[in-house]
Amino acid sequence: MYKIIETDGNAKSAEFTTVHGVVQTPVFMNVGTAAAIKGAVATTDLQNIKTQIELSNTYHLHVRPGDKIVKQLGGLHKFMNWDKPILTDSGGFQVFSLAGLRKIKEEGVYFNSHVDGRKIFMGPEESMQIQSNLASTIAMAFDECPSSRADEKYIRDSVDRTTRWLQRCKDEMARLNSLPDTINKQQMLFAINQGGVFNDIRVEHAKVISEMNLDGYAIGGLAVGESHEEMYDVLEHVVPFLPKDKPTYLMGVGTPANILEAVERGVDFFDCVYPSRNGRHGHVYTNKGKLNLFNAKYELDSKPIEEGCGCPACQNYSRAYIRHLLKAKEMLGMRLCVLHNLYFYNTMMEEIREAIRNKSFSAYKKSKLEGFKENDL
Ligand code: PRF
Ligand code: ZN
Repeated sequence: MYKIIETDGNAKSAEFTTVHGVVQTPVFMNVGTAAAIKGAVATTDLQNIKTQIELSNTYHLHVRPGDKIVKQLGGLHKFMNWDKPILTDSGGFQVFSLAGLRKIKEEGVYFNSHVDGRKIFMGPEESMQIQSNLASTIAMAFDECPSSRADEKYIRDSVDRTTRWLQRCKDEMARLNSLPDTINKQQMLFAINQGGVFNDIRVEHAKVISEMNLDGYAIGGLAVGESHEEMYDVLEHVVPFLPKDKPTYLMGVGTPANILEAVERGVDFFDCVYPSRNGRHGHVYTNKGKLNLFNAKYELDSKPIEEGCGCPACQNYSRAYIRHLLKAKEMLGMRLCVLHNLYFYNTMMEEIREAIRNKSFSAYKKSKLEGFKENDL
Protein backbone atom coordinates (compact mmCIF):
# COMPACT_ATOMS: atom_id res chain seq x y z
CA MET A 1 0.00 0.00 0.00
CA TYR A 2 1.33 3.40 -1.05
CA LYS A 3 -0.08 6.41 0.77
CA ILE A 4 1.02 9.92 -0.16
CA ILE A 5 1.48 12.03 2.97
CA GLU A 6 2.34 15.32 1.27
CA THR A 7 3.33 16.74 -2.09
CA ASP A 8 5.41 19.81 -2.89
CA GLY A 9 5.33 20.57 -6.61
CA ASN A 10 6.02 17.20 -8.24
CA ALA A 11 7.95 15.97 -5.19
CA LYS A 12 6.01 13.61 -2.96
CA SER A 13 6.53 12.01 0.41
CA ALA A 14 4.68 8.77 1.05
CA GLU A 15 4.44 5.66 3.22
CA PHE A 16 4.88 2.35 1.44
CA THR A 17 3.58 -0.58 3.48
CA THR A 18 5.06 -4.05 2.92
CA VAL A 19 4.94 -7.38 4.78
CA HIS A 20 8.32 -6.43 6.25
CA GLY A 21 7.24 -3.01 7.49
CA VAL A 22 6.65 0.54 6.32
CA VAL A 23 9.12 2.49 4.15
CA GLN A 24 9.02 6.28 4.36
CA THR A 25 9.72 7.83 0.95
CA PRO A 26 11.69 9.32 -0.70
CA VAL A 27 14.14 6.60 0.33
CA PHE A 28 17.66 5.49 -0.54
CA MET A 29 18.09 1.71 -0.62
CA ASN A 30 21.44 0.59 0.83
CA VAL A 31 23.14 -1.74 -1.66
CA GLY A 32 24.19 -5.21 -0.49
CA THR A 33 24.75 -6.88 -3.84
CA ALA A 34 25.82 -10.30 -2.55
CA ALA A 35 23.76 -10.09 0.67
CA ALA A 36 26.37 -7.85 2.31
CA ILE A 37 27.07 -4.12 2.16
CA LYS A 38 30.65 -3.93 0.96
CA GLY A 39 33.05 -2.47 3.50
CA ALA A 40 32.42 -4.92 6.34
CA VAL A 41 29.08 -3.37 7.29
CA ALA A 42 26.86 -5.89 9.10
CA THR A 43 23.08 -5.88 9.08
CA THR A 44 23.34 -5.27 12.85
CA ASP A 45 25.03 -1.92 12.01
CA LEU A 46 22.13 -0.76 9.87
CA GLN A 47 19.89 0.35 12.73
CA ASN A 48 22.59 2.87 13.69
CA ILE A 49 22.75 4.44 10.23
CA LYS A 50 18.99 4.88 9.55
CA THR A 51 18.71 2.19 6.85
CA GLN A 52 15.08 1.50 5.95
CA ILE A 53 15.49 -0.95 3.07
CA GLU A 54 18.31 -3.03 1.66
CA LEU A 55 18.91 -4.09 -1.98
CA SER A 56 20.45 -7.35 -3.17
CA ASN A 57 21.02 -8.92 -6.56
CA THR A 58 19.32 -11.95 -8.05
CA TYR A 59 22.20 -12.74 -10.38
CA HIS A 60 24.95 -12.68 -7.72
CA LEU A 61 22.98 -14.76 -5.22
CA HIS A 62 21.96 -17.26 -7.89
CA VAL A 63 25.62 -17.78 -8.84
CA ARG A 64 26.81 -17.85 -5.20
CA PRO A 65 25.70 -19.33 -2.79
CA GLY A 66 22.68 -20.34 -4.93
CA ASP A 67 19.08 -19.27 -4.35
CA LYS A 68 18.01 -22.81 -3.47
CA ILE A 69 20.47 -22.82 -0.59
CA VAL A 70 19.13 -19.45 0.60
CA LYS A 71 15.60 -20.86 0.42
CA GLN A 72 16.59 -23.93 2.47
CA LEU A 73 17.99 -21.55 5.08
CA GLY A 74 14.64 -19.75 5.31
CA GLY A 75 15.07 -16.96 2.74
CA LEU A 76 17.27 -13.88 2.47
CA HIS A 77 15.87 -12.12 5.56
CA LYS A 78 16.82 -14.99 7.83
CA PHE A 79 20.09 -15.64 5.99
CA MET A 80 21.24 -12.01 6.45
CA ASN A 81 19.51 -11.45 9.80
CA TRP A 82 17.60 -8.41 8.48
CA ASP A 83 13.87 -8.18 9.10
CA LYS A 84 13.08 -4.95 7.26
CA PRO A 85 12.26 -4.72 3.53
CA ILE A 86 14.61 -6.11 0.89
CA LEU A 87 14.38 -5.33 -2.82
CA THR A 88 16.06 -7.72 -5.23
CA ASP A 89 17.10 -6.55 -8.68
CA SER A 90 16.12 -9.02 -11.36
CA GLY A 91 19.48 -9.95 -12.83
CA GLY A 92 18.85 -8.34 -16.19
CA PHE A 93 21.12 -5.36 -15.64
CA GLN A 94 23.84 -7.38 -13.88
CA VAL A 95 23.92 -9.94 -16.71
CA PHE A 96 24.38 -7.10 -19.18
CA SER A 97 27.06 -5.34 -17.17
CA LEU A 98 29.02 -8.31 -15.73
CA ALA A 99 28.63 -11.58 -17.54
CA GLY A 100 30.94 -12.55 -20.37
CA LEU A 101 29.59 -13.66 -23.72
CA ARG A 102 25.84 -13.37 -23.80
CA LYS A 103 23.06 -13.96 -26.23
CA ILE A 104 19.66 -12.28 -25.92
CA LYS A 105 16.76 -14.32 -27.28
CA GLU A 106 12.98 -14.03 -26.95
CA GLU A 107 13.02 -16.66 -24.20
CA GLY A 108 15.73 -14.90 -22.16
CA VAL A 109 19.50 -14.44 -21.91
CA TYR A 110 22.26 -17.05 -22.28
CA PHE A 111 25.52 -16.04 -20.61
CA ASN A 112 28.58 -17.22 -18.70
CA SER A 113 28.96 -16.83 -14.93
CA HIS A 114 31.48 -14.14 -13.91
CA VAL A 115 32.59 -16.47 -11.08
CA ASP A 116 33.37 -19.78 -12.79
CA GLY A 117 32.45 -19.24 -16.43
CA ARG A 118 29.71 -21.87 -16.43
CA LYS A 119 26.82 -21.43 -18.87
CA ILE A 120 23.65 -19.99 -17.36
CA PHE A 121 20.23 -19.20 -18.84
CA MET A 122 18.00 -16.60 -17.28
CA GLY A 123 14.60 -15.54 -18.55
CA PRO A 124 11.63 -13.88 -16.85
CA GLU A 125 10.44 -17.14 -15.25
CA GLU A 126 13.90 -18.05 -13.92
CA SER A 127 14.38 -14.54 -12.49
CA MET A 128 11.01 -14.74 -10.69
CA GLN A 129 11.78 -18.25 -9.38
CA ILE A 130 15.15 -17.12 -8.02
CA GLN A 131 13.64 -14.00 -6.42
CA SER A 132 10.84 -16.12 -4.95
CA ASN A 133 13.42 -18.50 -3.46
CA LEU A 134 15.28 -15.51 -2.01
CA ALA A 135 11.87 -14.33 -0.70
CA SER A 136 12.66 -10.64 -0.97
CA THR A 137 9.97 -8.08 -0.16
CA ILE A 138 10.02 -6.58 -3.65
CA ALA A 139 11.09 -8.39 -6.82
CA MET A 140 12.06 -6.51 -9.96
CA ALA A 141 10.84 -7.51 -13.42
CA PHE A 142 13.38 -9.07 -15.78
CA ASP A 143 14.29 -6.38 -18.30
CA GLU A 144 16.94 -5.53 -20.83
CA CYS A 145 18.97 -2.40 -20.12
CA PRO A 146 20.29 -1.48 -23.57
CA SER A 147 23.57 0.37 -24.00
CA SER A 148 23.31 4.18 -24.11
CA ARG A 149 24.89 3.92 -27.58
CA ALA A 150 22.15 1.62 -28.96
CA ASP A 151 20.21 3.06 -31.92
CA GLU A 152 16.49 3.84 -31.95
CA LYS A 153 15.49 0.66 -33.80
CA TYR A 154 17.41 -1.54 -31.33
CA ILE A 155 15.83 0.28 -28.35
CA ARG A 156 12.31 -0.04 -29.79
CA ASP A 157 12.66 -3.82 -30.31
CA SER A 158 14.29 -4.24 -26.91
CA VAL A 159 11.52 -2.28 -25.12
CA ASP A 160 8.83 -4.39 -26.83
CA ARG A 161 10.59 -7.54 -25.63
CA THR A 162 10.89 -6.10 -22.11
CA THR A 163 7.08 -5.56 -22.18
CA ARG A 164 6.48 -9.19 -23.20
CA TRP A 165 8.91 -10.29 -20.49
CA LEU A 166 6.95 -8.17 -17.95
CA GLN A 167 3.75 -10.10 -18.66
CA ARG A 168 5.63 -13.38 -18.23
CA CYS A 169 7.13 -12.09 -14.93
CA LYS A 170 3.66 -11.15 -13.70
CA ASP A 171 2.17 -14.53 -14.60
CA GLU A 172 5.06 -16.44 -13.04
CA MET A 173 4.99 -14.33 -9.86
CA ALA A 174 1.25 -14.98 -9.46
CA ARG A 175 1.86 -18.72 -9.85
CA LEU A 176 4.78 -18.74 -7.38
CA ASN A 177 2.90 -16.67 -4.78
CA SER A 178 0.11 -19.29 -4.83
CA LEU A 179 2.41 -22.26 -4.12
CA PRO A 180 2.29 -23.74 -0.59
CA ASP A 181 6.07 -23.80 -0.02
CA THR A 182 6.74 -20.23 -1.18
CA ILE A 183 8.32 -18.30 1.74
CA ASN A 184 6.90 -14.83 0.94
CA LYS A 185 3.51 -15.30 -0.71
CA GLN A 186 3.01 -11.55 -0.70
CA GLN A 187 6.12 -10.78 -2.72
CA MET A 188 5.59 -7.59 -4.72
CA LEU A 189 6.67 -6.99 -8.30
CA PHE A 190 7.88 -3.69 -9.79
CA ALA A 191 7.90 -3.05 -13.55
CA ILE A 192 10.83 -1.30 -15.26
CA ASN A 193 10.43 1.45 -17.84
CA GLN A 194 13.06 1.50 -20.60
CA GLY A 195 13.57 3.45 -23.82
CA GLY A 196 17.00 5.05 -23.68
CA VAL A 197 16.85 8.81 -24.17
CA PHE A 198 13.98 8.56 -26.68
CA ASN A 199 11.13 10.29 -24.86
CA ASP A 200 8.45 9.01 -27.26
CA ILE A 201 9.49 5.38 -26.69
CA ARG A 202 9.73 5.99 -22.92
CA VAL A 203 6.24 7.53 -22.72
CA GLU A 204 4.66 4.87 -24.93
CA HIS A 205 6.22 2.15 -22.75
CA ALA A 206 5.17 3.94 -19.54
CA LYS A 207 1.56 4.00 -20.75
CA VAL A 208 1.57 0.29 -21.63
CA ILE A 209 3.10 -0.91 -18.36
CA SER A 210 0.93 1.44 -16.28
CA GLU A 211 -2.08 -0.51 -17.55
CA MET A 212 -0.56 -3.77 -16.30
CA ASN A 213 -1.15 -3.04 -12.59
CA LEU A 214 2.21 -3.72 -10.96
CA ASP A 215 3.06 -2.85 -7.33
CA GLY A 216 5.54 -0.15 -8.33
CA TYR A 217 7.28 1.36 -11.33
CA ALA A 218 11.00 1.71 -11.88
CA ILE A 219 12.83 3.77 -14.47
CA GLY A 220 15.78 1.78 -15.76
CA GLY A 221 18.28 2.39 -18.53
CA LEU A 222 19.43 5.73 -17.10
CA ALA A 223 22.81 6.67 -15.63
CA VAL A 224 24.36 4.43 -18.26
CA GLY A 225 26.41 7.08 -20.07
CA GLU A 226 23.94 9.82 -21.02
CA SER A 227 24.36 13.35 -19.56
CA HIS A 228 22.63 14.42 -16.36
CA GLU A 229 20.52 16.85 -18.37
CA GLU A 230 19.33 14.03 -20.65
CA MET A 231 18.46 11.95 -17.59
CA TYR A 232 16.46 14.80 -16.00
CA ASP A 233 14.68 15.40 -19.31
CA VAL A 234 13.61 11.73 -19.52
CA LEU A 235 12.30 11.94 -15.94
CA GLU A 236 10.29 15.08 -16.71
CA HIS A 237 8.68 13.34 -19.67
CA VAL A 238 8.07 9.87 -18.26
CA VAL A 239 7.15 10.30 -14.56
CA PRO A 240 3.80 12.00 -15.39
CA PHE A 241 2.77 8.84 -17.30
CA LEU A 242 3.51 6.43 -14.45
CA PRO A 243 0.72 5.64 -11.93
CA LYS A 244 0.40 8.34 -9.24
CA ASP A 245 -0.79 5.82 -6.65
CA LYS A 246 2.32 3.62 -6.91
CA PRO A 247 5.97 4.21 -5.96
CA THR A 248 8.48 5.37 -8.60
CA TYR A 249 12.04 4.05 -8.46
CA LEU A 250 15.04 5.45 -10.37
CA MET A 251 17.47 2.54 -10.67
CA GLY A 252 21.16 2.97 -9.93
CA VAL A 253 21.09 6.72 -9.21
CA GLY A 254 23.13 8.48 -8.01
CA THR A 255 24.99 11.47 -6.55
CA PRO A 256 23.27 13.53 -3.83
CA ALA A 257 22.59 16.20 -6.50
CA ASN A 258 21.07 13.61 -8.89
CA ILE A 259 18.76 12.45 -6.10
CA LEU A 260 17.61 15.98 -5.27
CA GLU A 261 16.85 16.66 -8.95
CA ALA A 262 14.96 13.36 -9.34
CA VAL A 263 12.93 13.85 -6.14
CA GLU A 264 11.88 17.24 -7.53
CA ARG A 265 10.62 15.37 -10.62
CA GLY A 266 8.56 12.87 -8.58
CA VAL A 267 10.87 9.91 -7.83
CA ASP A 268 10.48 7.99 -4.52
CA PHE A 269 13.09 5.17 -4.48
CA PHE A 270 16.80 5.22 -5.25
CA ASP A 271 19.78 2.90 -5.01
CA CYS A 272 23.42 3.40 -5.87
CA VAL A 273 26.83 1.97 -5.04
CA TYR A 274 28.41 5.45 -4.72
CA PRO A 275 28.28 5.86 -0.91
CA SER A 276 29.75 2.42 -0.24
CA ARG A 277 32.20 2.44 -3.17
CA ASN A 278 33.43 5.97 -2.41
CA GLY A 279 33.71 5.10 1.28
CA ARG A 280 35.96 2.15 0.45
CA HIS A 281 38.25 4.60 -1.35
CA GLY A 282 38.33 7.06 1.55
CA HIS A 283 36.04 9.54 -0.21
CA VAL A 284 33.49 10.86 2.25
CA TYR A 285 30.40 13.02 1.77
CA THR A 286 29.79 16.17 3.78
CA ASN A 287 27.36 19.06 3.46
CA LYS A 288 30.31 21.00 2.05
CA GLY A 289 31.05 18.44 -0.67
CA LYS A 290 33.20 15.32 -0.84
CA LEU A 291 36.54 14.97 0.97
CA ASN A 292 39.41 12.63 0.16
CA LEU A 293 40.70 11.45 3.52
CA PHE A 294 43.97 10.31 1.94
CA ASN A 295 44.82 13.99 1.48
CA ALA A 296 47.82 15.07 3.59
CA LYS A 297 45.90 18.02 5.00
CA TYR A 298 43.96 15.62 7.27
CA GLU A 299 47.10 14.17 8.89
CA LEU A 300 46.70 16.24 12.08
CA ASP A 301 42.96 16.94 11.75
CA SER A 302 41.29 15.96 15.01
CA LYS A 303 37.79 16.94 13.83
CA PRO A 304 35.24 14.28 12.84
CA ILE A 305 34.49 13.81 9.11
CA GLU A 306 31.55 16.17 9.61
CA GLU A 307 30.91 18.24 12.71
CA GLY A 308 27.50 17.38 14.18
CA CYS A 309 27.14 14.10 12.23
CA GLY A 310 25.48 11.38 14.33
CA CYS A 311 27.11 8.42 12.57
CA PRO A 312 29.24 5.82 14.38
CA ALA A 313 32.42 7.17 12.72
CA CYS A 314 31.90 10.86 13.53
CA GLN A 315 30.65 10.14 17.05
CA ASN A 316 33.90 8.38 17.94
CA TYR A 317 36.82 9.05 15.60
CA SER A 318 38.81 11.86 13.98
CA ARG A 319 39.71 12.46 10.34
CA ALA A 320 43.36 11.95 11.29
CA TYR A 321 42.69 8.51 12.79
CA ILE A 322 40.52 7.35 9.89
CA ARG A 323 43.15 8.64 7.44
CA HIS A 324 45.78 6.60 9.28
CA LEU A 325 43.59 3.47 9.13
CA LEU A 326 43.03 3.94 5.39
CA LYS A 327 46.73 4.43 4.72
CA ALA A 328 47.63 1.40 6.87
CA LYS A 329 45.02 -0.60 4.90
CA GLU A 330 43.20 -1.43 8.11
CA MET A 331 39.70 -2.67 7.25
CA LEU A 332 38.27 -0.42 9.95
CA GLY A 333 39.14 2.67 7.88
CA MET A 334 36.92 1.60 4.98
CA ARG A 335 34.19 0.45 7.31
CA LEU A 336 34.00 3.81 9.12
CA CYS A 337 33.91 5.72 5.81
CA VAL A 338 31.13 3.49 4.43
CA LEU A 339 29.09 3.84 7.65
CA HIS A 340 29.46 7.63 7.47
CA ASN A 341 28.52 7.80 3.77
CA LEU A 342 25.41 5.63 4.15
CA TYR A 343 24.39 7.65 7.20
CA PHE A 344 24.90 10.81 5.12
CA TYR A 345 22.64 9.52 2.30
CA ASN A 346 20.00 8.15 4.70
CA THR A 347 19.99 11.44 6.63
CA MET A 348 19.66 13.47 3.43
CA MET A 349 16.59 11.37 2.53
CA GLU A 350 15.15 12.06 5.99
CA GLU A 351 15.69 15.80 5.47
CA ILE A 352 14.12 15.54 2.00
CA ARG A 353 11.00 13.89 3.48
CA GLU A 354 10.79 16.56 6.15
CA ALA A 355 11.22 19.35 3.59
CA ILE A 356 8.44 17.92 1.39
CA ARG A 357 6.19 17.46 4.40
CA ASN A 358 6.82 21.15 5.32
CA LYS A 359 6.36 22.24 1.70
CA SER A 360 9.86 23.72 1.68
CA PHE A 361 11.58 21.30 -0.72
CA SER A 362 12.90 23.79 -3.28
CA ALA A 363 14.52 25.96 -0.59
CA TYR A 364 16.03 22.84 0.96
CA LYS A 365 17.35 21.62 -2.39
CA LYS A 366 18.85 25.00 -3.21
CA SER A 367 20.73 25.31 0.09
CA LYS A 368 21.94 21.71 -0.07
CA LEU A 369 23.30 22.10 -3.62
CA GLU A 370 24.92 25.40 -2.66
CA GLY A 371 26.79 23.68 0.20
CA PHE A 372 28.07 20.81 -1.97
CA LYS A 373 29.79 23.32 -4.28
CA GLU A 374 32.22 24.42 -1.61
CA ASN A 375 34.40 21.31 -1.81
CA ASP A 376 34.23 18.64 -4.46
CA LEU A 377 36.68 16.02 -5.52
N1 PRF B 1 17.57 -2.46 -15.09
C1 PRF B 1 17.71 -3.23 -13.96
N2 PRF B 1 18.51 -2.85 -12.94
C2 PRF B 1 19.20 -1.70 -13.06
C3 PRF B 1 19.10 -0.87 -14.20
C4 PRF B 1 18.23 -1.25 -15.27
O1 PRF B 1 18.07 -0.59 -16.30
C5 PRF B 1 19.96 0.22 -13.97
C6 PRF B 1 20.23 1.36 -14.86
N3 PRF B 1 20.75 2.48 -14.20
C7 PRF B 1 20.55 0.01 -12.71
N4 PRF B 1 20.08 -1.15 -12.18
N5 PRF B 1 17.03 -4.35 -13.86
ZN1 ZN C 1 29.55 10.80 10.10
